[in-house]
Amino acid sequence: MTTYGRDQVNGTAEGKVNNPYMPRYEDLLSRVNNFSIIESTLREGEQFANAFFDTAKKIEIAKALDDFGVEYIELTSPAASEQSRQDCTAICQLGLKAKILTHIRCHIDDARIAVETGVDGVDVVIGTSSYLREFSHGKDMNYITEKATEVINFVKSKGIEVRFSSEDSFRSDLVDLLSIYRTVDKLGVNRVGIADTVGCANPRQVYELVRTLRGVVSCDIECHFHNDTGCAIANAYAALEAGATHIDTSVLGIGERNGITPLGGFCARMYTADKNYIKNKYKLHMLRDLENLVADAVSVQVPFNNYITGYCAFTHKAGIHAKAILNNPSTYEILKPEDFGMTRYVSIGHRLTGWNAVKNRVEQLGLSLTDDQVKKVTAKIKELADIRPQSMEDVDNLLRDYHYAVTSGDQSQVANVLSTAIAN
Ligand code: HCA
Ligand code: CU
Repeated sequence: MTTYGRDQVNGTAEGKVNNPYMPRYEDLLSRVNNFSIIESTLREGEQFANAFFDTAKKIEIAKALDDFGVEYIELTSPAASEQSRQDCTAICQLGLKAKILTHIRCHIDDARIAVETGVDGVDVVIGTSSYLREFSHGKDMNYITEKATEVINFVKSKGIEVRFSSEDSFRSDLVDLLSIYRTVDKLGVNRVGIADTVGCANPRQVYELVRTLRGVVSCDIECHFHNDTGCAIANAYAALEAGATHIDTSVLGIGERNGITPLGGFCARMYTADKNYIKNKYKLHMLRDLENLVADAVSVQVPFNNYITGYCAFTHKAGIHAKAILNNPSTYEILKPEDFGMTRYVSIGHRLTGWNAVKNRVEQLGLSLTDDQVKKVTAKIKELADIRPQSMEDVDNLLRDYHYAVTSGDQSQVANVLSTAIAN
């Protein structure tokens, strides 16, 4: 029986106060602060509707991902086209720190082409769900096991990494799934992969499947989550809690349909579990440039509500929030913007504003007003913002005019600012 004594409690007392999301008790399975990213923008991301990366763009993205610090970069199968083959070879020759993987169907011909490119490893995939067995490749589990054995033995004989994954794992028969994973583990694969190909899984199901698998195989466990129902980041986290070791991501989550676990959102999630682990491993301040690079390459905008880099990700608006944020940013921020090279913004030109936030702006502008005066001018801002939102410039002009009037000592001028502003 497990008992949780004081010595089994994670972290210092201070750490726990600051980070309520840290696991409270020692969890022997958890890998939330010991995992690798398999970055698949150049494989899964190529399956995004708008994606077309020429060689130069692929190299630029691969270098940026490498600089960011991902452990693995996964590339489209060289069997897909002649250009894909050449690009794969070219990226292998860049001498990046990240290991280069390519992703192939469970077929010996694809495996032969893949190992020739100079990759550090091959990710092999085959559909095991009844849907795919019936409507896609039409093969049974014996055939799958036979093919997997052939391909794995071949890749291993070349002395590079091999991973075996079952497409559509969550709609596959559990007995079939565990049996094939046990077989490939015995063959000596580096990793087995679980893929939520249709984005149907929820975190609890993920936790259970990964935990079960953890008890069956001794190799590493990679997980790949589609985001059709908005669970891709939560599922990745649950997988790590259950002992998964590798997570697939893509920049902005681009991929088939609405994509997979986004690199930025995943980093945000993992930051809350162990900030220092993530900060030491990845150059988090590069996320914005990386996302802009990929957004540009596939002709999309970074979403307004994107994790970390969305334009309002660190904007505080309501008066109560703004006041607390100005006293201590941790009150309403779980991510520190400066850790990601971002800045906090307190929005004040609206009807929900409060005098504390306005006072802060007055100070930033180097003006000097009493609290009473700030309250009066705040009332004016609210009055104006009831008619239309006020830009920062509108608010700054009003604050300067008001300051000029009060320092002149001319009461009619003060009254004038507070009344005529509304006419503008
Ligand atoms: C697909 C394949 C895949 C493979 C994932 C993996 C998926 O594009 O359909 O190799 O683990 O989502 O199943 O991306
Ligand atoms: Cu996928």
